Amino acid sequence: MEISDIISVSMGDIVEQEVDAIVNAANNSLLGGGGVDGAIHDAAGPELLEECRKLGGCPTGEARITKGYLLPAKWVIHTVGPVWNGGNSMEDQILISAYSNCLFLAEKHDIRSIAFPGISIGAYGFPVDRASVLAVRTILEHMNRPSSLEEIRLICFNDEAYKSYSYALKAFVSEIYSTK
Ligand code: AR6
Repeated sequence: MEISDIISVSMGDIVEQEVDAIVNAANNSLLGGGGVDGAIHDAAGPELLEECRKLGGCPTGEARITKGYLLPAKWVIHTVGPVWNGGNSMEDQILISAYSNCLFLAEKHDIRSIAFPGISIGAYGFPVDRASVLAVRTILEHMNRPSSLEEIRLICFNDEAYKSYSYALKAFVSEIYSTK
């Protein structure tokens, strides 16, 4: 399968995605919040919070998995992105780890399809253009190895994010094809 058949960027609401797993841009407590985190907890129902309580939080850059409860997705992979602090506090490396750890955890559960939101680009203030390049590059590099994943969706909630992630994907994919 070509990489351009595996990864896509689209506008949408992550809670509606019919995939094996959706990714939550959570905080260290894993006990819910605003943004995409709030939307996922609202749509999944209170059992999600109950399971999250048992996890005892999640360090920044790592990932944890729960069931999806009332969501169409069977699983929720919770990760905690970096809070943007000017760019010299390991923000790039932490964002890369967040995406990588989600992908490894998905493979551990034999997950075939996954949808990501723009981790850290909302309340956590990571510049969208920079985040989109890191997200796309991390996913493409990861998919150079054998994987259970056959479909990876990047779900954008506004035009700015959509333009940025689409541009990054197009640029990396054309670079891959031009060097083949
Ligand atoms: N579907 C897809 N994307 C969404 C949705 C949705 N339903 N809702 C928002 N977004 P944010 P962060 C987009 O702030 O920056 C929470 O309170 C949103 O427009 O949700 O990682 C957590 O508990 C933005 O582009 O996540 C943490 O405390 C992107 O998702 C903190 O926010 C991420 O925005 C995490 O901040």
